[in-house]
Amino acid sequence: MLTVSLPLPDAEIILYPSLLNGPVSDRLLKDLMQTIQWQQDWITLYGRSLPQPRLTAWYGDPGKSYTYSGITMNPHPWTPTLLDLKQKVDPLSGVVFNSVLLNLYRDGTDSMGWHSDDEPELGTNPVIGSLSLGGTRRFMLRHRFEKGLKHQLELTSGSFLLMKGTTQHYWQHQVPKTKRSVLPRMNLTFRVIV
Ligand SMILES: O=C(O)CCC(=O)C(=O)O
Ligand SMILES: [Mn+2]
Repeated sequence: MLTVSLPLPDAEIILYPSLLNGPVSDRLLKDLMQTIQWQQDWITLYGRSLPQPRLTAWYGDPGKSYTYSGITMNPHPWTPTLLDLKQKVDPLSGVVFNSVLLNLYRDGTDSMGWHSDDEPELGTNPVIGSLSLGGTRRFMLRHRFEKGLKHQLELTSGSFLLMKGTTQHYWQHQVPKTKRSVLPRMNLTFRVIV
């Protein structure tokens, strides 16, 4: 399996550009679009309530809840498809994931702002496994302390991005909005809630 290690300081990021082939990715996208319980969350920004610019869903082992941006998500139980995927990505990641956050970017106006996956329930040096399906979107990285340090890549359907080591302590990432016309994109970030 082809892998690419990103040459970034204070980070350990490995890309599997084609973990899944085109037909498998397409089939999964259709399956997950129908079977996942997608929800629209609202966030409070500067005292105003706004819809989050994407749909999300949280699945995992019982009791592994997750709080971010003031939202607490209780996991839905694993579906057969999600368990299949977990069994595929666990061995590549060197951990046993116990949860997955799914994001659905319906079009180019859906996005995710700059952040690190550094919530306390992820522990120190979390391993995050990120599978992308559907439309290609740009994934941007910037160093938190060395201002000029940045990197970007296009996450295509079937790719798997593994972030580990000190990545979340030193780097932030985002998926910006785009004016290009893009197909819907789904991203699954597998996580270990400590
Ligand atoms: O959609 C992506 O590629 C990134 C998702 C992400 O950063 C997250 O769920 O924390
Ligand atoms: Mn993230």
